[in-house]
Amino acid sequence: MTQITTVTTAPIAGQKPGTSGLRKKTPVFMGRHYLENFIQATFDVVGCAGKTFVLGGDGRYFNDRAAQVILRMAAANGAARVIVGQGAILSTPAASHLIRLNGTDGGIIMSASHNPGGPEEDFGVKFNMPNGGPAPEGVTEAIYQRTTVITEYKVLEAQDVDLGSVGRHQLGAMVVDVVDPVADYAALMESLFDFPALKAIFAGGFRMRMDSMCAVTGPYAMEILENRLGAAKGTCVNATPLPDFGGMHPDPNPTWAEALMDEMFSAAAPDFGAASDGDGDRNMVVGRGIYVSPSDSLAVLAANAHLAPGYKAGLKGVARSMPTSAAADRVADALGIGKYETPTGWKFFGNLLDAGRATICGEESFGTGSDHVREKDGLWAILLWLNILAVRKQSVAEILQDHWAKYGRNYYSRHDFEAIETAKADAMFAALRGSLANLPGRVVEGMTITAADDFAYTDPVDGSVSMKQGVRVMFADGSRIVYRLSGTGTEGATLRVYLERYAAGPDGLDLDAQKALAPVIRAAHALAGIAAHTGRSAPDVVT
Ligand code: VG1
Ligand code: CO
Repeated sequence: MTQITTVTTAPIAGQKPGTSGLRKKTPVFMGRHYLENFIQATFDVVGCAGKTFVLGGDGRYFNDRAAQVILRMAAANGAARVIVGQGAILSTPAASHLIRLNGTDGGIIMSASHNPGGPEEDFGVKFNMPNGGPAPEGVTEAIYQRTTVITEYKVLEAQDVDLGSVGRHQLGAMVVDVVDPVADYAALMESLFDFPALKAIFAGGFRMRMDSMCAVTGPYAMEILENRLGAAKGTCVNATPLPDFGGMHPDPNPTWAEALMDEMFSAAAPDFGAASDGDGDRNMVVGRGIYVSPSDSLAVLAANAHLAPGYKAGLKGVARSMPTSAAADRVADALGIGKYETPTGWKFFGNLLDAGRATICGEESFGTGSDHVREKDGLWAILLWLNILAVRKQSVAEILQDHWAKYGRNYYSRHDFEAIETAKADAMFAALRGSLANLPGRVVEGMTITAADDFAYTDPVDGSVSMKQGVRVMFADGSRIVYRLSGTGTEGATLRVYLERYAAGPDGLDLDAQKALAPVIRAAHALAGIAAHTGRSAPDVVT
């Protein structure tokens, strides 16, 4: 029996989506009416009756239960059809692709991305638009406003849908199509990259290690790298998605993907190493004995993308988030194509991609992607690197050295100070913002400040304005410091300090990044009074 029930509810404080959807501790999400309120608010804002949506998540704890609730609510709100990844699994880029491929009205992605998963860890939900990209601020703000006045939600009383095998089901009047989460995505990758060339390098003994960190890309990596491209068995490690990610912190950076880093810097290192995050939209790439910073990765991909079949016509433009280094700008200038600087978060790239102004986008936080979907895409970046390596027949180290020799090097690092008391972080930012007007002209660590501001962005396509997107301090020698508070954390505040210094070369291109940045780091502490405000003198995570 299926019957639509209208449940009386009341607003729950704090349902405000951050950089990428609503993220909270799992017990909060599992609390009474919590998920339901947010989903109903989403349907109330974007509309549900007669619509088709995609649904999937990264498989973390509560993913399966949440999927059943969302399906029952979609049915009760009159949705025509929902396309679900088998087992309620979809990587974020695969979900974005399915939304576009099927011409749907959008999708709901269940993930807290790189945050740990489990009964006491994090969960998250976000809505993506019909273009496959995360809802823009106007929509997320409307959803939030709706959560503050909600009085009821609708749910269908019904048995769970069997999501375990591919096929069509009926849930009340709604159709549920359970699809293979990997197949369409793998086909898309095959359309963009030279799979025969990649097969040839693996057949020729090229060795790789792909660490999926017990998160969602495992089955995707296995199918593409080992099954289709013939990479040696064992290339993919931690390739079974687990509800708690095996206790790992699925954030592909040198700190959390330590085992991969150790392997790549060992005597027996393979040719290429890569890792991806909880929901598969981030990537880290590592060469034998050399780490590729995400900002450099974006620049190298932009400079070489034309070597892959999907990009042989060249790029229309390159977009990067503001805290990302200017390395990609130098490539855009050399190619004579557009360059864009957006606030942090993939939602800001959507308009540029839709309007055909940018082809490749990237963030310093291990995110790169292109106009093939409307999310960043970890495996896409890894495959583009492989395609470039196959064509250029050089090592990662050689490619990086060539790049720096041509463009100069933007030394770059991000220092994170986690779980700071929110009041202390806010006080630090208030003082910092208050000091901005007096900074130009000041000399710190021998460097003269030329400008200081709080980044504001006007979208060149729709004219929308986003204020207070990060404090920037610029120096005469091209160095830069950026301060931001994270919008994805679930505990206290996380301060991110982004540090950059340009070396034109030919000398000084091979320094250790932390050493090259030492004066900028000291200046960053001095200007913001980080220790005085937060009691922290050293970061928790350095990338
Ligand atoms: C972080 C990153 C940002 C990224 C966002 C979502 O946001 O800095 O670049 O877009 O995570 O990535 P914040 O607000 O914590 O700095 V993911 O892989 O969570 O979808
Ligand atoms: Co992610």
